[in-house]
Amino acid sequence: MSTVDHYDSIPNNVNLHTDRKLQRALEKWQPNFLKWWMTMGPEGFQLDDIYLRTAISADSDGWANFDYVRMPDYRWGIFLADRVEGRTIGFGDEADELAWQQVPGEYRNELKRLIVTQGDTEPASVEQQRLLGLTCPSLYDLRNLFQVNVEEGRHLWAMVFLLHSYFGRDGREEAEALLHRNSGDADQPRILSAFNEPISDWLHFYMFTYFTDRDGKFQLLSLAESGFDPMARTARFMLTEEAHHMFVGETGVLRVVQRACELMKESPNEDARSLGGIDLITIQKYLNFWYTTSLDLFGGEVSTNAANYFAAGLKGRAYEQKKYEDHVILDSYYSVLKPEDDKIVDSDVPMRNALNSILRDSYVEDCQRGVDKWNKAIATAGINFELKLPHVGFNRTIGIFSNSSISPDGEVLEAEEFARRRNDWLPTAADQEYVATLMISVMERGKIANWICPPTKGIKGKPFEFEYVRRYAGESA
Ligand code: BYC
Ligand code: FE
Ligand code: FE
Repeated sequence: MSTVDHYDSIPNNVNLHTDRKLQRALEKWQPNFLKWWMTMGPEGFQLDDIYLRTAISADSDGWANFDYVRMPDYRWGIFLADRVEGRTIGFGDEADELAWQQVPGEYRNELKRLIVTQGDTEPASVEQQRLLGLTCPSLYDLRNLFQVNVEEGRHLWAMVFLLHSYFGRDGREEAEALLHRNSGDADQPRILSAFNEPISDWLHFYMFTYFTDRDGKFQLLSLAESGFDPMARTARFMLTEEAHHMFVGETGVLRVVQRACELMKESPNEDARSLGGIDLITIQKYLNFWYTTSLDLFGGEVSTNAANYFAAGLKGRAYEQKKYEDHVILDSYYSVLKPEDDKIVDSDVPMRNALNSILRDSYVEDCQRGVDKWNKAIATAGINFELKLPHVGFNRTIGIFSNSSISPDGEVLEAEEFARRRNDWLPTAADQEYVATLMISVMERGKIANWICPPTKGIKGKPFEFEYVRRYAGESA
């Protein structure tokens, strides 16, 4: 088991103190990170004590420590899953050779690009969510928001560690740039489109953590297979934190759905909005938006980039080692949907070119599980309504469907018809204005906003009524 150094200014299990140069570079980046956190991170709660878990080691049963902490004092650390001696490259043209402990020169640019793209999403999500605390539905939810935020901050640290350790001067420059691009910025936006979309209310937040953090899960699963061993080890550790983010999303949406059902039953014409809830149709529209925006994050369905990453052993399939026998896949094909005239047809694509589709299809399957749970709650309430994942071609801006107009049911439409019906399928300005009127801060212990049910249990065995956030009593800063 690797030992953890908590006394370093940067907690880590990578023996940072033995590499003075790297340590100095990271210590130079640290104040810039904190400056970014104070200006672009959560607005308004930086002096409060938050009941948070902090990663303190990388072993499977002891890594999470729960305590009150002020966010700027959070111990953002560098943790990699333990090294497996003799690990080999698991797939691609160099399968079975020893995994790389250093960056192979011929793949340097590709690898750096993957790390920068991954790293860029982490601070982006914190920026997207920075105002949500001001309208939290409960202290429990407020704490969960901040838990997600500090961990995305830690994921940024993980990628910056890789850039500083393995990519020299241009790695350090990329690490700086990660703090300078900003979500939604007109001149220097974040790299991937989903991370420039506003998360202006809590329904957006729950959908984002359900659907978009789940893209993170699948991207990390494929990077966890990487032949570049430090990348694989950082990804494996990040995955342990990711589960909670998706839990926040899944249970968050569930609680909004449950409340919608309760209010529908109280209302004479099953109108959740008339009693201050979020109606199921609006929930479906938000789902449509974040699901399809997250599908774009898998890249094109047919991709030579993906084929190259696989050939090079940089990015595999999710569960490459556990789930597959053929790790070379030179003679296999994969069936990919594509639009053709007024139909959607199957086409066989050489498997290496279809890797983004393969990863995306496992994502779709994973997404469905939560939707099933939400539908079960609706059925249990005795309401006749079903939430659905729309067709993978709907509302796409990347890939094979990006120039087509596909309805949520998978019909190929004329662009005009799509434009005419768009408001039935995606959140309108009016929908979001309505949801915004419900977003009122509830910060009393044990209380919750009207539009959402309380959770069935709290965090770490604590009740819902627990004081998850202790307000700072002094002068505000
Ligand atoms: N937006 O070959 P293609 C997370 C570009 S989320 C803008 O089809 P490829 C998190 C692409 O760069 C996980 N541009 O795709 C979640 C390429 O440009 P060039 C984040 C896009 O390269 C919540 C061109 O289009 N991690 O961690 O196979 C909270 C053709 O690309 C987009 C990763 O994504 C897009 N959506 O795949 C916090 C892993 N898609 O070469 C955190 C690292 C494609 O023509 N990234 N393009 O200039 C990757 O693996 C790949 O870069 C992608 C794209 C999967 C994103
Ligand atoms: Fe993350
Ligand atoms: Fe996450």
